[in-house]
Amino acid sequence: MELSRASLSSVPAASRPRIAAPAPGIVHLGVSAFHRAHQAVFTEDAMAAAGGDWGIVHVAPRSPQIVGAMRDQDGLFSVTTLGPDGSSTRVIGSSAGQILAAADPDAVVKLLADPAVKVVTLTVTEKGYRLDPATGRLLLDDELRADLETGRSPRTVPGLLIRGLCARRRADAGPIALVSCDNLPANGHRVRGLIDTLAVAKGVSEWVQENVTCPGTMVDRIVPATTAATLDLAARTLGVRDRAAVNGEPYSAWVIEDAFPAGRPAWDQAGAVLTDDPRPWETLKLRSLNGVHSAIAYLGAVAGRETIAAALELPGLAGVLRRLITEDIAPSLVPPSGVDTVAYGEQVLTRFANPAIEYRTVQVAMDGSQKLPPRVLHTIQQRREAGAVPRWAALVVAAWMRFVQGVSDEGRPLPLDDPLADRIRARLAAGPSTPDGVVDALLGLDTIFSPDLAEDAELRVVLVEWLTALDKHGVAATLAGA
Ligand code: CS2
Repeated sequence: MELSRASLSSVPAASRPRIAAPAPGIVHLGVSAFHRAHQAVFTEDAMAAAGGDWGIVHVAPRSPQIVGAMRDQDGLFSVTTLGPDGSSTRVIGSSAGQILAAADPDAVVKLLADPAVKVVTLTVTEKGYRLDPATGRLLLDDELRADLETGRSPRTVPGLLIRGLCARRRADAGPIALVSCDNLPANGHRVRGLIDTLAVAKGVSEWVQENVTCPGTMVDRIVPATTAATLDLAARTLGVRDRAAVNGEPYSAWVIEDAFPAGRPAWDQAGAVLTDDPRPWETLKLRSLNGVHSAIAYLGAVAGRETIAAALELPGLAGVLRRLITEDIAPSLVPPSGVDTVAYGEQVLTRFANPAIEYRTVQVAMDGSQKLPPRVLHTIQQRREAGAVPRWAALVVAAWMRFVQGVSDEGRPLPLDDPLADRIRARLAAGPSTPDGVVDALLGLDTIFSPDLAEDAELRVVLVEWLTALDKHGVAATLAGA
C-alpha cells in the first residue's frame, strides 16, 4: 500500500501527522530532502502548537519525480530521524499543494499574487540564486535576462520571484516575506540585493521597498540524499510505501530574523529562535559546520572514502580538523553571545561521526565553486587581514584543487558536479599539471577567488606546499605527517 490520506489509518498512531490538511499560507521553492526534514517539520509543529493557515505549497523548479510522488500521496511524506542508537519515523502533513514550476510557471506567479500567501521560503541551493559567489552580486545571464525582458514564462528562480512580485503588486495582495533557507552568507541581505536589482529592472522598486522583507536565517540539520535504504526503512516502520521519504540526524536548528510584514507561523513554539540579527549564527555555522564538512568531503573523497563518517576515521583527520577549528576558524569570527566556537566545533564533529547518517563525500563536495567562498575563503580572508597564515583552511582549498582534477589517490574517477565545471576543466587543461600550475590556474577563477586572495603570494606558497604533499604522498600520508 502507498502512503496517502486514505491509508493513514494503517500507519502507527504515533507516526501520523500532528495536524489536519492545512490551508495554504506559505509557498516553498525547491522541494529538497533538506526542506522536507527541516522547515516542513518546524511548520507542522508550529501549526500543531498554535494553529494558523500556514500550509506549504511546494514548488519544485524542475523535478517531476518529487512533485509526482507527493501528489500521489496527497502531499504526505515521512521523516526518519536516525540516531546512533535507533530511529523514529513521522509523517508530515504540512504540504498544501505541489506544483512543477517548469511545467506550470504561471501557476506559481498566480500563487505569489494570492493574498492568502504571506511567506515564501526557498531551498534552491547556492547556485539557484544566480549570484556571483565571490561578490554576492546578481549574475544577469541570458536566461535571467530573457525572464526579465521577454513575456515568456519565467525559467529561473529570481525570474519567478520578480514576476510573482509584479503580479502581487498589480493584485494589491499585500506585503510578503521572502526567506532564504540556503547556506549563503548573510542570506537575507543577498536576497534583498537580488530582489532590489530586479525591482529596478522592472520599475517596481517603490512597491518592493514597502512590501517585501527578506529575513535572514541560519538553517541546520544534516539530511543526506534519500536512498533505497531510506525508502525501505520508512516502509518497514510505517507499513505503507512512501516515495518521498527522507532521513536526517536528530539535531535540528533554525534561527530566523523576525521580519514578517504579514505574519508567520509560530515557529518559535516549534523550537526555532526568532531574533533581530541571525548573522552571528550564520557565520558560525557556515565556517565551523559547513567549512569542516567540505574539508572532510574533499580530503575523504580523494582518499577514496564513501561517506563523511567513514572519512572522519582517517588517521590524523580529526586532529587536523580540530586545529582548523581552533587555530583558523575560531579567531576569524565573533560567535553569538554565550557560544564557544571550539565547543560548537566539537559538537559538529560528534554529529558528523553519527554512523547512521550515510552522507556521501561526493554529495558535500559538489558545487565547490559556490560553497568554498562562504565556508572557507571568508575564514582565510579574515585571517589574512589580521596578518595570520591560516594553514589548515589553506589545506581545505588545496584538497578542493586536488579533488577537481578528477582522480582519487587510488586512481578512481571523482565527479566534478559544479556549475563552473567547464571553466574549471578549461583552466586546468590550459596550464601545466604541476602543483604551481594548478594553483595558479585555479586562483585565476575570479568568481571564486577575490583579487585579494588570488594575488596573495604568501597564501599561494602554502597552497602549493599542501598540493605538492597531496600529489606526492596522497591524503592519508599528508594527514599523518601534518
Ligand atoms: C552540507 C550541508 O551538502 C552540504 O554541502 O555541508 O548540506 C549540511 O549538511 C547542512 O548545511 C547541515 O545543516
